[in-house]
Amino acid sequence: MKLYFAPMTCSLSPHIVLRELDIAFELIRVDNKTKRTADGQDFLAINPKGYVAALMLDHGEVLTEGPAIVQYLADQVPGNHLAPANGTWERVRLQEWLNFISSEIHGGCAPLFNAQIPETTKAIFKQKLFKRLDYLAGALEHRNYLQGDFGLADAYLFSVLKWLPFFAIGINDWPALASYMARIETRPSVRAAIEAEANTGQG
Ligand SMILES: N[C@@H](CCC(=O)N[C@@H](CS)C(=O)NCC(=O)O)C(=O)O
Repeated sequence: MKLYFAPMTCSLSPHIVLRELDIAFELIRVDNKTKRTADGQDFLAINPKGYVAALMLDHGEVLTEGPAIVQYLADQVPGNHLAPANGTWERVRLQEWLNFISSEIHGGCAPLFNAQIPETTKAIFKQKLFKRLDYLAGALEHRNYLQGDFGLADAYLFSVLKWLPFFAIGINDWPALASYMARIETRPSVRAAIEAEANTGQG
């Protein structure tokens, strides 16, 4: 399979998951400005939505949307350590986390990337994001990971919390989040994914 990615974006989440699960894959960089891939293709022909992550399966179908991609990947490896089995209560809890991260954190950060939004308006979005970070810090106060052990939700949350410095938001204001990030950063899969993204060029 092929993972279409752009460095320092939400595609880091499925990238970490692929490495955690030891699934063979090809990493293909996308230039999000030109919508060209490093192997010379029109990315819009691969994912008409025009954004990463996109996962091309060996039979040619393309799966998009981070929460769907990571669950698909985990389900390819029976008994994997990243996701509770389908149909269980814990799996529903995982989906609750993935939705929260997608809409409240990932979606909450999106306007902060927009250069056309004035800083005064961004301050309003930041206040809302701070409430969500407060909630997360509370959830992680007495546990290392969102569902006990490292899992899909942590790969996703780590990937989007890495953006906070771009918005001059100091993670150290939430010590539980700072130690959570430091803990995940040491995982071999995470280090390998970050290094591979830095070294996989535009072709
Ligand atoms: N709903 C999508 C959003 C994906 C997304 O926001 N991708 C960003 C990077 S984090 C992107 O590629 N943006 C480029 C663009 O929209 O042109 C998902 O959850 O996978």
